[in-house]
Amino acid sequence: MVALARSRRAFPQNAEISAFEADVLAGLSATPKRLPPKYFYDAVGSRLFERITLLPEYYPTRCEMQILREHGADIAHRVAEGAALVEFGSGSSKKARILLRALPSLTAYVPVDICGEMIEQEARELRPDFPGLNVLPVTADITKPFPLPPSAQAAPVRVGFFPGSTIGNFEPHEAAAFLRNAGRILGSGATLIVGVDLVKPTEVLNAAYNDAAGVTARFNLNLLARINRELGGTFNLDAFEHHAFYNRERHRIEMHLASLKRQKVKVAGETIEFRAGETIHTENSYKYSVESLGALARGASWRPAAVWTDARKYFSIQAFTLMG
Ligand code: AVI
Repeated sequence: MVALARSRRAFPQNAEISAFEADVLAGLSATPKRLPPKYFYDAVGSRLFERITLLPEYYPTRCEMQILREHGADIAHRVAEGAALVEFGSGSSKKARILLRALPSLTAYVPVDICGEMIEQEARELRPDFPGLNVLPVTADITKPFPLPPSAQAAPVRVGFFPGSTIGNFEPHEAAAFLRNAGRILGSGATLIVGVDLVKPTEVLNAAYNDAAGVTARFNLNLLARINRELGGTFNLDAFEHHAFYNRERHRIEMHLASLKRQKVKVAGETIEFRAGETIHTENSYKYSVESLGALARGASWRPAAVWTDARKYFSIQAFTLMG
């Protein structure tokens, strides 16, 4: 997916390596140090993320699947006859499958992801299960403008689907920019269905990002391992520690990698110095209320239309209609 791409490619191409190198060197030279979360998702990181979704503490994926199963028919009522369903950052299409079963009259399903190989493969697996459905994968960065296939453009209306609370990994201004871009791509009359994690007791949030089995810690530390693998980095993974905590003021989980000692690390020929306790900020995962996401969406020309949640109100699926 996109800027937050879950790329399963084992061998990145040269352009990707140089963007990676430039972003890593810029982030590690900044104060405070940071690394973009989109780089979590190499082949190893994507596998670790799949494991995170199965952890007992990590409730979002289970809650969202449950909402889709319980309210799929109701959600499908928001999708007009003959619509084209456009999934932003589709990854494995696992969640879309539940919706597709409830939507027999779609013109097309358009999974969009930056990892072309992955969505082409998913499309091949989807077609035999949905024989009448036109599956039209598009390789694109969902944070930028991109054209839809002609048959999706010709459909009477387009419906966007953005599950997984990936919107929470954007900074709020980036989330607003994403929503505006989605509105331009989907066009007039569009509906957007977004899966978003909700604010909840701090203990539940902290546990979800500090699992007992240490998978999230490995996912976070894999960023340093990836720098070692691809940029000739010399990070000693035992000299850094996973830190994740809920920042109540900013309504977000923050993930950091903390240096356990004063140390120097080489990356792409540059020397990076760390103080003991200094951290690299690797991810924010914003938690919204129905109202706060509604306000953000309104500011980006989307009118709140419906909300579905699980019984504990841990997670939500929210529908919006494009204004004007
Ligand atoms: C992909 N994204 C919605 C996950 C999240 O919860 O923010 C990424 C993640 N980071 C640590 N655990 C899961």
